[in-house]
Amino acid sequence: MKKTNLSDYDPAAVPDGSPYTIAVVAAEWNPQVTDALLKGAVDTLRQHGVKEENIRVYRVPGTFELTTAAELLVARSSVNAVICIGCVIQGETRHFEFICQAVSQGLTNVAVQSGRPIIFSVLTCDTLQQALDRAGGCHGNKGVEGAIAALKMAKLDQTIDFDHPA
Ligand code: DLZ
Repeated sequence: MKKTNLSDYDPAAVPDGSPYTIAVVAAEWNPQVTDALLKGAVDTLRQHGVKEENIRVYRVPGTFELTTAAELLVARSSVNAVICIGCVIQGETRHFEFICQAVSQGLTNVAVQSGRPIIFSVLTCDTLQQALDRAGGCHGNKGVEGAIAALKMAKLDQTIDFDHPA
């Protein structure tokens, strides 16, 4: 199968991050992967002008807890976007399915109910190697992609004004 680096992007197409405050929440499970995703996200936010003090990093025990953290952040802060980082790897039991289902539905619910950009930088992989390939390996870094998505959505949120179209 052809290896595609999904993190290749045109920097000129990414909004300037200097007006925004972005939260990044990373799960502690599979730290080899989530630390690399977190670094990818934070480095990319910095590269695109988000001020150091406006990058807020939080940790949660596992991917399942990302939903609660995202909900707390949108309820108690005015961050412009929340990047949620996790890595779920298939094991011997059905835990994988339940965590993946819960976090994808949970984060969607938070996004829809709050109207705030919630970014899904969660890897759901069969093997650790698949995850590493997407955490700075041959398929790019899902944290980098999450940071770009956050900036684009933050700008969209600030730009849309249906009463006064551009
Ligand atoms: C319990 C569990 C398992 C089996 N696998 C993972 C995983 O692959 N990735 C991950 O981020 N978290 C895992 N967890 C922990 C759950 O996300 C959660 O932290 C616990 O069930 C406590 O609510």
